[in-house]
Amino acid sequence: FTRPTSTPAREARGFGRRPHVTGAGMDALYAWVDEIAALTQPAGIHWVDGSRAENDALLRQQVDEGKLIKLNPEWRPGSYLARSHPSDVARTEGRTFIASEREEDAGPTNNWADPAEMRSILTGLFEGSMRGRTMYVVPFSMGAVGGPLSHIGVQVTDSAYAVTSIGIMTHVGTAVLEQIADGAGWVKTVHSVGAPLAPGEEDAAWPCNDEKYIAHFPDTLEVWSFGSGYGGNAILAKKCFALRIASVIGRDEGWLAEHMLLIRVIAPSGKAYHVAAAFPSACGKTNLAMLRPTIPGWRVETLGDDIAWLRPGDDGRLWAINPEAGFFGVAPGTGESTNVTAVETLWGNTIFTNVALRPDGDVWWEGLTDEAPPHLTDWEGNAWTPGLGRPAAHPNSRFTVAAAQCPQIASDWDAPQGVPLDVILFGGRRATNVPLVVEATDWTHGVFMGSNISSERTAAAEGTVGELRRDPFAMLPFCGYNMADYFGHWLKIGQKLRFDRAPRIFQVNWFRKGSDGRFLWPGFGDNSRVIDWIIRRIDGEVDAVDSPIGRLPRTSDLNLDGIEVPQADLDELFAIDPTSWQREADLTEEFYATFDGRVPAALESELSALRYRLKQA
Ligand code: GTP
Ligand code: SPV
Ligand code: MN
Repeated sequence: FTRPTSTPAREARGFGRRPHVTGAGMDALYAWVDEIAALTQPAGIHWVDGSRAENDALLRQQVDEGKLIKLNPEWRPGSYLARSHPSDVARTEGRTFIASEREEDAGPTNNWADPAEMRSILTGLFEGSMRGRTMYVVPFSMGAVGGPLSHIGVQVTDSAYAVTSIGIMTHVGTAVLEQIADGAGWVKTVHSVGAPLAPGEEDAAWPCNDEKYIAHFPDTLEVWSFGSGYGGNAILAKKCFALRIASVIGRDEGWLAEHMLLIRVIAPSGKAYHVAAAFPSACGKTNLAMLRPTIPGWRVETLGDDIAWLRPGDDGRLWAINPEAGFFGVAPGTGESTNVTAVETLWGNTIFTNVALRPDGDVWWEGLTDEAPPHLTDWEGNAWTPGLGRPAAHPNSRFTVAAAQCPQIASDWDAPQGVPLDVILFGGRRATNVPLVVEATDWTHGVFMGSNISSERTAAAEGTVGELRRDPFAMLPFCGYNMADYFGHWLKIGQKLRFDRAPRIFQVNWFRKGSDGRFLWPGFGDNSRVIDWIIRRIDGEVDAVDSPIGRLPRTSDLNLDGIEVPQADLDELFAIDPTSWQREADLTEEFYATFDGRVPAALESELSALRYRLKQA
């Protein structure tokens, strides 16, 4: 960015209160902050220190400004409700860009933009975009501060809502500045809601702009986000940094940034196993992360619910950390009977966005209880009663809460070195074809499975809910570089692992439906029955049956004690129809063809082998 010549005199505008951190690395940070301030022209700069007092003051200020509603502390202490603008309710994938120097580095699955052109568009948009607002400078760490797998960044933003959310979702504070002062590298992220205020102009409850840009510069490790205040568009540490930018860093440094939950499963024997699972947005990660097994003797400890960074260790195992510090979870469908752990996590200190408000000052959403309360205020602030034919909470309404508040959080969830993985799961939302669970024959076959994940669209991003789309590794909206190269990178990571210590790969599908449209599998806590089979399988205690698409359980080997799943449903859950699967293979071929020969040969061979096995079937 070209620096405007008329940099305002900082002292005159109260810009002087810099943090008391000294060190050579701070100069570059100060220079960058000055540059962004000169461009965006905020009324003042606030260096965020991450303290409790500061957080409380920011929350109070948002209540005073009508941006947050304080919930009744009797029901929900320390908790708030935000209502977004009705046009700003989810990630906007159509406005998300990878501005790599070379178009082929973004690949056919991303919106590519020429970096110079994108910079010139953004310079125009950001010029004066923070007028009348405070510019917050938020230093954050993804992963424990100073950890060997951790990375740091700074977000400047004109949204106090974003600041309080980042405070929950990441490690914010002066300790990060000390790292910067010591010369550690950091990622630059810039965010503006794009709604400058003229003197005396009244602010909106949720300022945003119809024009939106979520732009990533992988070559210079920068993110620029304009116009949206919602979730992954505004908490830039999350999808923008920890997935899109981090996937590029991982490609260059030999590790993986993944859209995965992370859990520790403890068997009745006391033996612990670590499982990571990639499911697309709103397809069950938070729920599995907080699993309460319905089979006696099993326990699950939560390590992470959305993002995992995976790195081969010297021991030939694949080590994983959760780089986040909180959960930004889907509210609808979260209730006592589905995810009691989440319900308990949300007892207080939570920011809710776009859920419904009860007359008693508590919150509600579809699925929290079986029956809706008779009178509510819906997510848009209108009176609501059951039977109106529209939901009270937005389908992508969310909660933001600290991980430490989860009653089954692992005591070492934030351990800098992470945990060694035993199992990787890939999944999606598939009403047909994909069985409840299927085992990959080896790493390459597992990567092939991951590259083939497709899933019905959900409300987590714009688009038609229910429409089937390819979402390889659940990373379609989050891979910061060419997806075919990413497949190759997965294969390379496999080569760095000891073959007998690499995590075993399985595909799961909790969402298969019968011809009557009902889910065939009870899901939620009963997913522990699938995990139980997987663990017995990797321990060599149970056989599997070869099928054209991988190894299936014998249904009699599933522990179904205490639940009723009719044999006909079980058979349907594992039915493999060769004709439909040939069609899946056709779609894979079409998809691979979009990469102009860049898909690794090993995956093309897997596709031929699948076709061959299907013909034999
Ligand atoms: P993001 O935060 O968008 O990445 O979503 P997520 O993958 O964490 O999804 P989440 O666990 O929040 O689940 C999304 C929706 O799927 C919720 O409405 C859940 O109730 C529902 N869901 C989760 N697990 C199951 C399951 O096992 N069976 C069924 N039928 N629904 C499930
Ligand atoms: C997702 O869409 O996968 C999310 C929500 O986890 S957001 O942070 O908005 O991307
Ligand atoms: Mn997600």
